[in-house]
Amino acid sequence: MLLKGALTSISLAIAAVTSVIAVPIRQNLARRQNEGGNSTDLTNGLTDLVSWDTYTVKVQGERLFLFSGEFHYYRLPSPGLWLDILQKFKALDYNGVSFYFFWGYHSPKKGVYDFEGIRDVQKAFDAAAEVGLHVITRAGPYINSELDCGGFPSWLMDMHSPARKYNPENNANTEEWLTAIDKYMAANQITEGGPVIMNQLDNEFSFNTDPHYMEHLKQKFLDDGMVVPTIFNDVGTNGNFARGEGAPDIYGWDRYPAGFDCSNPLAWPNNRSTDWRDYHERTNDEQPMAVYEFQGGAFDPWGGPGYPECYKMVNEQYAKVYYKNNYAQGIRIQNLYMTYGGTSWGGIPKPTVYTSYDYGAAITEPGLMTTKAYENKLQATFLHTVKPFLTTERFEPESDNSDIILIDGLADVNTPTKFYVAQHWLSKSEDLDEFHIKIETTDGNFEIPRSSKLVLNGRDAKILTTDFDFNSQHLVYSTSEIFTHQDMGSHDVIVVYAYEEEDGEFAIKVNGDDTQVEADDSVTSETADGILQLTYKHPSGTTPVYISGGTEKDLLVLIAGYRSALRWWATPINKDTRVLIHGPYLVRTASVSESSIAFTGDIDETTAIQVVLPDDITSMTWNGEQVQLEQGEHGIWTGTLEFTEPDIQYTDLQEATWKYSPGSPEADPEFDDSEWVTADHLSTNSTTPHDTWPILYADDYGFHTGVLWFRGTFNGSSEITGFNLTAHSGDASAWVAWLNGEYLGGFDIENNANHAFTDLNGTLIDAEGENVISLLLWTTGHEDDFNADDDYKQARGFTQAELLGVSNQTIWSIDWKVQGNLGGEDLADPVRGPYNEGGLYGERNGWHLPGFPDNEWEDASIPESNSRTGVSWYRTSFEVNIPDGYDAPLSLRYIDDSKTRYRTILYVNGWNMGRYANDLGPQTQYYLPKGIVNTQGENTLAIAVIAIDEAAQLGQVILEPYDVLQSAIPPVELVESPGYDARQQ
Ligand code: IPT
Repeated sequence: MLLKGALTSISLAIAAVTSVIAVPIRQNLARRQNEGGNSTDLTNGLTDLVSWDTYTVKVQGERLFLFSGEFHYYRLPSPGLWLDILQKFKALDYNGVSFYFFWGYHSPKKGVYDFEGIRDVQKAFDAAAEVGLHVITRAGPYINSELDCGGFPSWLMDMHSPARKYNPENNANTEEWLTAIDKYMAANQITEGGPVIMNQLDNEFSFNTDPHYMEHLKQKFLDDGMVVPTIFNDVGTNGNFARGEGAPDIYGWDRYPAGFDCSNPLAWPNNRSTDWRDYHERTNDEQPMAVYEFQGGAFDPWGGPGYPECYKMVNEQYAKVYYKNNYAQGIRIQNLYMTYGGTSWGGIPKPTVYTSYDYGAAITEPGLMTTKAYENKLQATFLHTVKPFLTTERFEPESDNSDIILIDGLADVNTPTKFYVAQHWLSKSEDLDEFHIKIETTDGNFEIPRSSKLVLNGRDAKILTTDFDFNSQHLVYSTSEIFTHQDMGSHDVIVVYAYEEEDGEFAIKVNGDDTQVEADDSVTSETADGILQLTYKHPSGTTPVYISGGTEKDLLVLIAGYRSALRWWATPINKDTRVLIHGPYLVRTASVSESSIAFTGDIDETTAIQVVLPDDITSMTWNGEQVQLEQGEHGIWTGTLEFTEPDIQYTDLQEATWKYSPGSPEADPEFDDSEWVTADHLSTNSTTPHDTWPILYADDYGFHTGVLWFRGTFNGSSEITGFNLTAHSGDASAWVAWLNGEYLGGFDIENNANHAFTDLNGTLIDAEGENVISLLLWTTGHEDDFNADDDYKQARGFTQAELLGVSNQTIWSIDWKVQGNLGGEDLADPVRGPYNEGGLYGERNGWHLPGFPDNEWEDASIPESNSRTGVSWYRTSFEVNIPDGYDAPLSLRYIDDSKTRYRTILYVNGWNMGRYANDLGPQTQYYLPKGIVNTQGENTLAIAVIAIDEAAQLGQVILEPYDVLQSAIPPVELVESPGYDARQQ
């Protein structure tokens, strides 16, 4: 399909640099144990609030696995929802979030910066601080991220010197941005009481590198008061900036093992990394092993298979296999790119990708949970609560079936606890394979399982724990995986899980022979040599087992089947205590006052719950409502969260009154373009070669986004037979040509960048008079700068425009004018910003805005029954009523065919919420975030339809919620949406 250019260059580049140097494995275990398990704490000398050693980062002295997810405030243009999404991160037990900051989003023009409204980054820091997430700041200046110019502002295309290099011009521009953004980042560092703990230098700067540039960034951050450790994400394990000039405090790398082609989602490549620990020991052994971007989904191109397929490729099984492999390798800082992808609204994406940036991520574009989200929670909670995992060294365990199943041994250097990470050697294997492991524990040496089966069923990976002291208990081993454990006062509790029907063994140390085990028939127990072994099959739900008499405190073992385990939440009520609740779709927060616990969260149906609480808590509320709890056996409370159907209302757009206006007067030869910019440049700063003059590259004239218009006037003669045009723009771009008001053709750039319009003399060309060529170019953003070679400067416009049949053609044979968004870099609409609107006549005249007087327009109905040429605008208003206490994320969906090609821009309350290409797809559904859309009132909808073929008809459009949740979604303020009147001033 489309797009391949950009992607291939990425994968080739990676292939070229990922050569593995084989060195013998160094056995650190003995050495570290000799050192007493304590490797030295390091800091950058600027703050000791964030320190590190070979294992992990420590925040205020506390060792932690940094389980972080990527979130982009600019992909959710409704700041009120940032808290909603970050609460979801926290609920999934992430303890970190990584923010890219997008230079171009804040800077429409050199010297102009905006941090107001949807650009108020302080609100993103506040949301992270409120929920208690550590923040990784990544301000570039280059960030990639499938963004227009890879995050650079469009005005940087004017820069003569290369970007991402040490030179006076680039240094000055870089400093301009960093001065602006560092103010916010510095003020929100942990040293100032804020959430920021790490700061990244540039992004994957791994090709055409320049250490002086990196050193300059470091110095600039320092000058601006950034004292938290610096980090850098190498494109792979390639050693870029690991040491020496430009190196950060904590070096790390990125990895996307499944790649970005979602069209064959279940055909995983077998490319699990196995050399990371060796690489780390060679490269930066004194720092924790960090993967600053690990694949959490994938982007999808225009014409691609769509995000449900990307989710399938990077699903919960992928999360099990690949993330656990990371931990086995030694990763203790992991940022999942993306955890919430969001929306590349307006003109923010680069050409490859379309509006939705759902990414198949753990949290979907409208903020919904997925199985992968719950899987990530299972892992994160384990990593936060089974502490010996944080300080391990590798050893080689003995196991059978080792040709098929790889087992990495990880031994804690501080305690006897050992972990065994089991996975198929062939990551994509779908086989059911059995295995045994020889374990050495302080309680003796065993081969586990002892009396049942231990399997990997297809794309699964397991972390098995042995010799582990938790609360007042001592685990000998478990062939089920641990979710978490907790001291509840009178008793301890541990939650373990595996796929339903798989066998499990759970063995703990007991004293004497009077241990009591209460369980149903599915569990057998046996005590020998002071070890109590439970043997069971994992149930479809959760089976409680209560052990008393043999241990210091009683122990509740909750044995869960996988599906059931996904719905267990271990929600913290303070630093050391978590409460357990099973059932809800989402548990956001829990807090205790006296003997009552207050939960907030979301449900999608009436939900039976089980709750395990400290002894002194005896009642519960859910979103402020008392819940009737029954005290069941073994300290497990049960109750029901009732789902009450809301009365949700929204306009049926098929019944709505629509208004219509034609919108391409520029095609008319009589159109007055005297105010347009004259295209008269004879040279360009772009990297795109041109064949004719003058330069017809819109960026050179200050127009950077959306639809562009070019009008060329020439005097006719009998010689002229036609003209030849070549457009240059990104993937999925299209162009339409008119001569003297007559439609000549519409072309997609992929197949027809060039077109010669011939044999027009004697027909359309007026040989005696003036002739006007009108060209509409639908652009899809600028290229990025992945390779640091200034590719972002590729032009948008025409490389060639010449008359045919003319013997003495000069560069002035055609007089050209160019038009783009109103005001160019001096935005007509600074609130919505530089990527909202392009150069359509209707955009320039505010037809997309609330309050535009469309009463003179024709009445219309959608689906459109007339064929329309050129640009057509449709306007209507719609009402929504989603009652408080519910979340029903809304979308607009197109239902039509692609018999004739057209593109649309969707404006909701003046916000460009999506570009649609009926001929390319795959996106037909567009997310309208609460705050942009008024969910308790009236909204303005405008759709601009650009016919590529001569005639197009807009199909059906409908409003549709993605789901309905009874929800504790925080209040969301309406985003300021200036109307038509404001624009007139
Ligand atoms: C990595 C980039 O750092 C990130 O910004 C984003 O573009 C991501 O890819 C893909 O979504 S680069 C990696 C593919 C080598």
